[in-house]
Amino acid sequence: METRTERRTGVGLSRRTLLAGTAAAAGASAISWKVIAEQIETLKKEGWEANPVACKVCGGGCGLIIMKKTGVKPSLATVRVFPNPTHPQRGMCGRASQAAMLWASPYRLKKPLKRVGARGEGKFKEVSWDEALDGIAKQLKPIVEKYGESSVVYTSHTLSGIQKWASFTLGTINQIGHEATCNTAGNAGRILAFGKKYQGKNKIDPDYDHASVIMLVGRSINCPMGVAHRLVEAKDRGAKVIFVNPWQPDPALGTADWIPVVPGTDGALIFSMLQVMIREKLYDAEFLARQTNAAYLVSSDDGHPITKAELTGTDSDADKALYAMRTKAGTVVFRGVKTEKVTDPATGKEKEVQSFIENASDVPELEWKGELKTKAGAVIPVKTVFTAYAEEASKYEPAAAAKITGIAADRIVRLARLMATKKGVFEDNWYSSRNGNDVELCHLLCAANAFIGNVDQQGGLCVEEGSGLTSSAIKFDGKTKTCTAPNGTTWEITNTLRADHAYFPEAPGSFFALQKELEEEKPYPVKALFVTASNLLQREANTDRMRKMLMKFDLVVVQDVMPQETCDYADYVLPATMFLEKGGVTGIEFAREMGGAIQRNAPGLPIPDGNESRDDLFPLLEVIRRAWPERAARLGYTKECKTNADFRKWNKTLSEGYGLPKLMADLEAKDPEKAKAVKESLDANGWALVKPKAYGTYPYKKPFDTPTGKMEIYAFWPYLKANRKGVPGLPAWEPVKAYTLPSKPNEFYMVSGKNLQGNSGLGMFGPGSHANSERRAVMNPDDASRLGVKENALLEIRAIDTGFTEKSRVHLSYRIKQGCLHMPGFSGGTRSKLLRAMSPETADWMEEGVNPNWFATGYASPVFGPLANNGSVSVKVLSD
Ligand SMILES: Nc1nc2c(c(=O)[nH]1)N[C@H]1C(S)=C(S)[C@@H](COP(=O)(O)OP(=O)(O)OC[C@H]3O[C@@H](n4cnc5c(=O)[nH]c(N)nc54)[C@H](O)[C@@H]3O)O[C@H]1N2
Ligand SMILES: Nc1nc2c(c(=O)[nH]1)N[C@H]1C(S)=C(S)[C@@H](COP(=O)(O)OP(=O)(O)OC[C@H]3O[C@@H](n4cnc5c(=O)[nH]c(N)nc54)[C@H](O)[C@@H]3O)O[C@H]1N2
Ligand code: SF4
Ligand SMILES: [Mo]
Repeated sequence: METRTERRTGVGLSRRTLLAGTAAAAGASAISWKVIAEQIETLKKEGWEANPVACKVCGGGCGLIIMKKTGVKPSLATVRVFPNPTHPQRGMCGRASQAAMLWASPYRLKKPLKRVGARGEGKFKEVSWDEALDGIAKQLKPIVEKYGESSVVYTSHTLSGIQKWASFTLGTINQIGHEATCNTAGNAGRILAFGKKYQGKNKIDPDYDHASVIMLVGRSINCPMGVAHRLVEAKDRGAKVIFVNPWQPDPALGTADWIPVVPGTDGALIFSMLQVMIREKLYDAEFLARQTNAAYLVSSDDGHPITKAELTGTDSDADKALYAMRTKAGTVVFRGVKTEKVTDPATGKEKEVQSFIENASDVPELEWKGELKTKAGAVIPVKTVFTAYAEEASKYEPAAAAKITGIAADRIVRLARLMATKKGVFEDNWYSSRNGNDVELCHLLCAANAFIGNVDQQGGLCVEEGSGLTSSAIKFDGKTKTCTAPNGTTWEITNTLRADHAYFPEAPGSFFALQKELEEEKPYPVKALFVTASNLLQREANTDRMRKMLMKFDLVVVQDVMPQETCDYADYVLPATMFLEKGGVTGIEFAREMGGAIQRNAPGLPIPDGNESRDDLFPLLEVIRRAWPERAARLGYTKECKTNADFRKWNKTLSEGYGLPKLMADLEAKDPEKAKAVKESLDANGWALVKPKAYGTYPYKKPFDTPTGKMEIYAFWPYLKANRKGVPGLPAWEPVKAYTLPSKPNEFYMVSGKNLQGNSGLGMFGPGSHANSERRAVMNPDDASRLGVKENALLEIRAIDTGFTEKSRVHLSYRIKQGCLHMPGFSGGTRSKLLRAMSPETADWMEEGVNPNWFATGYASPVFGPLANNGSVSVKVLSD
């Protein structure tokens, strides 16, 4: 008999298969990798081919092996997906177990589409590639002629690298990514604590393999199975795992602890733990004093760092970069960083080496408050950074913090003691777009590790070295405004002010900031949009605002694999190949060994018959060639590639000398033995470890990328630049600014994040998302009985600030803290009319539930621009 899943999705997948995938993830350490390796070997003996790939069903990049039977045409019956049993980021979740089904999915986009109805109506007709590319080029050309290149904007989630090839070639700086909705606040926290070079989500990470206690504040870890796997292994070897989250994430259903915090109050909780550590002298004074700027002096008036220039009245840049510190002997000394050129004995090449300007015999005074006199006779009240922390922490004595955070005072005390005495590690966040006070929280989480003395040490918060793999890219020099193509051709970008940077000067990517450009043409107009691998209507907080923005563009082009809802707003929809159809070498982002590892992607699956999808760069360049052959010629793209295969051939010549060839050439020159081992491992396993993890480097031997070179628990950088106001040096907790707090009995905090099966990217279209995702709003049963809400009742949910109102069924569960509603991102409320036209039964289940971004205000914090995806709502029962 046909099952419900088969009938609704059109693909044969039983719930059992799905659960098997999920179980593989959950019990990762318990299953024997040997069994998987044996299965792969058995299939190989039966004539199957084993191809490695980094999974891209979500952004995690776990190592998979795609197996296909040789000699037959690949189909669902002859393709199987396994976790790569030797991989450093090992594991395969239920989402990845559907990868092949997504590849063969009947509702993939297959042909270019041209809009025929009104924008948003979702009415399209199929057109040839020629017609689509000509149509786009014809609309784009006059836009650029009238408004300039910068009026063209590109946005993506994971394919921003590909978009940069096109945006630079066209001559616009406006490739503006998804970061404000994802990891901006985490990046900002790392920038403030460690410097710009360390901002990536994977640049700084807990050493899961050795940590004793791991505290995850605002993470679900429903992401890279490699991390989930490391967490399981950590638990197996006795580490304690603690989730701080209003929602009990899936990995906290097992043996991990769950601290159900009031949303947006995490900063108060951490400061309270610091208060306990300071009061009970549990902090690592030596680490703080030597390796951070805790002993440096700041003004008691306005918080600015005290420099040598200020005290001595000099005006030299060198003295402005020397920071004042008081020694235990009572003298004031100045510290900074120097850069010297030295010859590398291995390569004979000159390189820059940084070291500290400081006298090792000066013993820093950690706790001090007083006055200093300048040479001109002025008296400045000053205190150490540590004292500033101690004063701030004193506001959060546990009983006071309990009232704010909803966590009992004695539990806060126990947590602080545990973290300090066991040398635990505070994780530093990935997705962090929550409440508008997230930048401060992410900086504070980094800083809290310094109080424990647990940075760049075994079991602590560590620096990821990277493998040295360079991605192919057009080089852009901001100073000269010059782009250089791989063939040496150069050209200038006339407008180098990125549109979002006009409002958020340090934004890693704040697409919503374009609202101003669209409405007021300030500081300049934007008119055309290319969306590659991103669903703006699920991605961005305040969906209404995003819809209005999409209506304002003169031209919108969406490249995607699936008929997602942003397609409805496109003038042209272009079908794209998915990761199982393309290859290349990439870095392994969350490698277990914490070193730099690389991944060979050779999935080996063809684009299915009848599907005309193209690799994303191909149409982007071909549009440019049709509008301006001379611009495409900058890359040597002078002749139309007629097929995807032809384009791949051309593209290979373009990127030669980048990526793996360059990495291997560098390795051969430095260490031929290593080069051989890397090649062998790539051939045998599909991945290779290039650089193993080292501890104890930063900042002992190598300064961080901060003004002081130390880890800055108090950021000095915001005081150095006039337009960075709004980012505090001390990451003090401030109540939520992004939305009005719930106050009436039927009002709730709305929190979102990922759930195990629900997924951004391809996974939201998967049968697993259908079978296992919770699409309803989740309410605590105690709140429900107080309000008379029954399981599965139909609620009217209304955003307190914007008034946006929608209906949803409700599920009752103690997994959500009282006073909060949980709505997973991406699992519900997909309103694609294009999908409805293609597959009504799929649209039926994907429309179920709500999308939290409908209710969010879209508040963004200053300077870095992260959005707040949380919000507050009121509920009313419509029917049981
Ligand atoms: N299943 C699944 N996995 C994914 C993805 C997916 O879409 N689905 N996407 C991938 C991507 S792009 C990313 S960035 C990663 C992200 O992976 P993670 O960084 O682990 O982030 P989330 O899973 O979004 O979890 C965020 C958590 O924050 C909680 N939260 C909300 N508000 C607050 C608050 O005020 N305080 C605290 N302490 N917690 C709060 C939410 O309940 C949620 O559980 O996951 C990747 N993996
Ligand atoms: N309320 C709330 N909002 C959130 C989140 C949340 O937890 N809660 N999470 C946030 C986070 S962490 C992120 S990263 C964003 C992500 O949001 P988005 O930027 O929308 O990213 P994805 O959902 O990963 O990808 C969108 C599209 O990429 C398509 N795709 C996949 N592979 C390819 C390809 O090779 N080529 C092309 N052209 N298309 C492809 C998929 O079909 C999918 O439609 O959303 C953010 N928004
Ligand atoms: S966590 Fe993400 S990357 Fe890893 S297997 Fe699952 S879907 Fe793929
Ligand atoms: Mo993300």
